[in-house]
Amino acid sequence: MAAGAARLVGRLGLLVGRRARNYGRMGYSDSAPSRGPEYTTDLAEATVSLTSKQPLPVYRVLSAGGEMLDPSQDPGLPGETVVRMYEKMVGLCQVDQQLYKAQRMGLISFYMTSYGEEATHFGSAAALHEKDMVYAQYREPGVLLWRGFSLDQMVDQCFNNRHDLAHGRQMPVHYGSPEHYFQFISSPLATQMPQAPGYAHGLKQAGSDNCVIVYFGDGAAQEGDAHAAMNFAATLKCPVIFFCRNNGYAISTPVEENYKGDGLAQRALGYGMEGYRVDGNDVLAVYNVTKKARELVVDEGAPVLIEAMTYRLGSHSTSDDQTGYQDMSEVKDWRERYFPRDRLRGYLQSQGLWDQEKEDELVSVTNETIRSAIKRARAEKKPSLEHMFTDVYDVPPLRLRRQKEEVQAMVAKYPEHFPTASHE
Ligand SMILES: Cc1ncc(C[n+]2csc(CCOP(=O)(O)OP(=O)(O)O)c2C)c(N)n1
Repeated sequence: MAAGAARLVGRLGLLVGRRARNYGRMGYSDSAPSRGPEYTTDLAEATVSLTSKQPLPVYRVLSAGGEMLDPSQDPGLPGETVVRMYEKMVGLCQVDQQLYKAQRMGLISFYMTSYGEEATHFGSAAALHEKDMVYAQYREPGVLLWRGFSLDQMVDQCFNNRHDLAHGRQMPVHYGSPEHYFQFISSPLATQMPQAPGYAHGLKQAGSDNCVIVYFGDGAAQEGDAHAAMNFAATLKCPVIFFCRNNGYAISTPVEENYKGDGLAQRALGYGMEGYRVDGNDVLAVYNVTKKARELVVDEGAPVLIEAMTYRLGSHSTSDDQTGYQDMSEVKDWRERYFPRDRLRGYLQSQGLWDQEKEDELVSVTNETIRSAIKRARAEKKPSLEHMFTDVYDVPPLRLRRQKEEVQAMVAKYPEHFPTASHE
């Protein structure tokens, strides 16, 4: 008992000592602070002024037409890598068109396009290592495509057939692939944000050379979880890249109503991280910034924040109608002047790496691949009912086993209401 009390007093003493030291470090003790801010009697010096900092400029490499603006910023990628970026970008644009139509025809329940934001996917994915873990929001399927996830796999997931890696338990576009180091998408906004530093912390503990990237939108950035994620990552020095796609809207809420201040990049300072603002429609600029961020994250073992400025050209999802709140002349302007696909094509053409013949061939082969993928995916069986109960627990608890028996009995009793022939 006495020994326990002594331990407690000792612990309290330790805590009080720590507290006193921390206050001292912050400059709140009576003696002069050994480390930390200086005192001042000039209030202006101690003011964070809204007018003292200009908006952070946006880093770019290519002009809107695709010319290299400053040769010193050329990432020097092999031509075949840039061509691959373009081919994958075309694949994403085409699959977006066809799956959007498939939803309109009632073939799938839901869809979200990435129109206009493709460069954020391919520029960042190309700068990562293949085993860097990805935590995505939902509008980043190009990262998966870059890693080798096929258009067929995308279509299978959206049709929720037996080849869907989530076994039909997710909405369309909620991809995931362990093989491609891509965590499954979660619908509730910002779920992935605190998970990412957690995983990154684990990587660091294990002495891994890999890092984590977490994608999120300007809307998700306003969730409480975004703050928790960035603060944990900064204080625990987790090797994670926070990649914000600032596309101007969170469904119908424009950024002007979403936050005050100069966007997201400058928040990095508040968390004690490096931050960058990049033109999210310029694939080479996104590549350069992500490469630089990855070096910092891995070498310093600390997080970095990237804000990619882009624009959502389509509706938020098939459950939304952008014409109700977006200025369609602005959409047209972004489409005509800054479409990442056209911009990259302009660059490739200027380098003699692309021409109309290659374009026609690529579009026709890609469209055919997607058309036959849709035809095949429609005819495939649905996943087994069994999967409703798998993949959460290693050993399912009793209540889950009981629920499973109940469902099986119900399905067997009313086959006319629960047709299972179309299931695996
Ligand atoms: C916790 C939570 N609140 C609200 C929603 C509904 N919701 C889905 S997407 C979205 C907007 C997200 O905007 P942003 O993060 O900017 O991404 P974007 O869709 O623009 O790519 C909202 C509010 C949700 N999924 N989860």
